[in-house]
Amino acid sequence: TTTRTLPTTDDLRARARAALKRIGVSVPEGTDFAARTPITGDELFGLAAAGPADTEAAIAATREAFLTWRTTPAPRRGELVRRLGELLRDHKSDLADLITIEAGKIRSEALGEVQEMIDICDFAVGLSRQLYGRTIASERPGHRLAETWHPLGVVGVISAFNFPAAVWSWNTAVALACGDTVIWKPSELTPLISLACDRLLDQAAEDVGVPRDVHRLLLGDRAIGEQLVDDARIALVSATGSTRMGREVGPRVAARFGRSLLELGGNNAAVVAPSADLDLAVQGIVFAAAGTAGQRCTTLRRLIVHRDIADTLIARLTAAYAKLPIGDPFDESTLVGPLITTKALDGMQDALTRAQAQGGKILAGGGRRLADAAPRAAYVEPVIVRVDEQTEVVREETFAPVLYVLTYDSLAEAIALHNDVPQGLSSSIFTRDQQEAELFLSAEGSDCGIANVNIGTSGAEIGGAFGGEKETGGGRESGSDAWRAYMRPATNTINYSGRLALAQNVSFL
Ligand code: UN1
Repeated sequence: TTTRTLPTTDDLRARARAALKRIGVSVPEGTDFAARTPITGDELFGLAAAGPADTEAAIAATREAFLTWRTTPAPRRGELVRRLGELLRDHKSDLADLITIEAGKIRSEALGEVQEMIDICDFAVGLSRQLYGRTIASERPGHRLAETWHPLGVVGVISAFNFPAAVWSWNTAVALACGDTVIWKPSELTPLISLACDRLLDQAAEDVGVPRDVHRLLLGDRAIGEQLVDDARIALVSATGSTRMGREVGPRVAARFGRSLLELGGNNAAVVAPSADLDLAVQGIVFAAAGTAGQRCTTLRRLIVHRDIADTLIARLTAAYAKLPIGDPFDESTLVGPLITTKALDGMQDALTRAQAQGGKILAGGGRRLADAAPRAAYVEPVIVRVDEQTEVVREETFAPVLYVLTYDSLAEAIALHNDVPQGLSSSIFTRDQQEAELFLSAEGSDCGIANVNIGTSGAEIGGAFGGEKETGGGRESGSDAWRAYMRPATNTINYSGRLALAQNVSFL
């Protein structure tokens, strides 16, 4: 099913302007690049980009601001993040509008992304009173060992179009609580939501009396990112995007001994065991594979199904796929909005051509929708492809709703298939067998940073650490103790004995 008509670009432009106005953004209009919407594929308005001098000024200003921010007590720093969370609540609907207009997310998912920002602000406020270090038993009498966590410096955040606001908030809320200052270089595809977030943080800083230079936004192309990557004043580069991008960023930051936190590609799989509750599995799989039009880094891309239930499960999935409402993401009945660009559509079609050449058979979907109504937009039917083995294309991340289905006979075989891809972000198993579930979660089970039972691969809560292994880059963001990446630990030895004693029984003098 296709939802009826699309809004016009004029409607969307007016809606974006109204949301920006209510948030208080003054749009830096210009001719360097354009804000656009994947709903029609058209441009909304021209924008000015930051140049090398702007980037230099932002680095200098945030570095300067860091020198006082690091000495501001952490619970006071938390007040800034609390105010940001309040403003995000006040503007939830407008922020969701901008996310839908620029990233094409359906209303419920766009609101969910703003909720995720509110949640991480709450988390970071609590964290601002919990930046705990340890005390350690010293081997020497009259000595104490302690570990102290200090602010790190300026954090450069490079984010992607698909979570244009939440990923910024994970990094920024936690970094600010940790005493760092932040420079944000968002995707060129989502400048408006970035301006809105930046404006609200500015407002929060003004409201609580914090210098505005604790954060800066830089709109523009990859040259800005490169300048951040190469500048020694950027203590941590937190970058979300493709593995290709991470391969460039990681070594360049390492070459100057900077730190990087990489959130790169996923090729997430779910194992469906014979004991699985299939009603629950079908719902979980369809959301994880087709939701967000397959454009989450946690999207389910591979299904590894036990041979005995494969036909039944595939029949249920193809029936569900046939009914997915595709179209205008503002229409409350739509479940699948547009792909971000027609280039993404080309990438999907190329993957399908290669999958078929490599022996795959399309079982559902794959067609383009609304091509007449919106030739510059990219609406597609989420697709299911049956494959006999993990060929080259199956081992790649195609950022579109393509689900490859494989079968297995033994759980050991399923886990081997599961782990036999270069990426390691998210994973899940659908089973009612506790032994199988525990094995999947164990050291010899899933090799991913996220491993779930009876829930899909996407849609993680902020309370856990988010990130993955292998070509996913190894970084952890968001909850748990991911904050440690944003601080530097110092080990302190304190001698209160009045005598000098050397460790390891060394004698000298
Ligand atoms: C991403 O796709 O870059 O777990 C982040 C999820 C979301 C975050 C996804 N909470 O799907």
